[in-house]
Amino acid sequence: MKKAELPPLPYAADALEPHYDARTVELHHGKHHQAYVNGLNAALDKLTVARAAGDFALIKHLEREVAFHGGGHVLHSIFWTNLSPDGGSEPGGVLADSLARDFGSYTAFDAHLRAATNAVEGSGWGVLAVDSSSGRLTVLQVEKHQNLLLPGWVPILVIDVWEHAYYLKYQNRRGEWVEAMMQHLVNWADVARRYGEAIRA
Ligand code: MN3
Repeated sequence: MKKAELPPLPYAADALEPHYDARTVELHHGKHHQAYVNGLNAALDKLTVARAAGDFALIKHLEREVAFHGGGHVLHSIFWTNLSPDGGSEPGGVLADSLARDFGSYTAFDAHLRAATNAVEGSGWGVLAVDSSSGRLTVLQVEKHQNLLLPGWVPILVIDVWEHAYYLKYQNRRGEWVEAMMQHLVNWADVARRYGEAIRA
């Protein structure tokens, strides 16, 4: 069976400076994201062993490990491509029209996403997600990597607000990190591509 793998960064580690510092990017990708990849593979391997042995004594633990580490791997894989050295500004095209339709305006969407993201309790993510059956967009406030997700709604823009994502540069100023991402780093072409794929699926 194919193992989960760490996807390469789509840019150099220092490419997002000064808004996202190279040291944080290196640690975040090479250590934290890698740990979720390893954790997912380990949990899946242990489930394989458990099935073969017919021993499900640890089933609740292992299923939680799959959701946590697997969720971390999936969200970080989206996160890296959601960022760009040429990011920021505002989306255009169908995505812009859909944001205006479902949130009232880009400004209202931006305020909603920032408020939800800044208010994540503990470690988690602010997420723009689309219902693939209707194309409707909404904001989700994901705790850890797996709680408060909505089945069937596809994440297309994810903002990591675990402290490991921003603490070296921004310390406790989570709002400044979210501001930096929205103002300078969001790769709207990638978000638009993900939106298009989700509603065609
Ligand atoms: Mn992270």
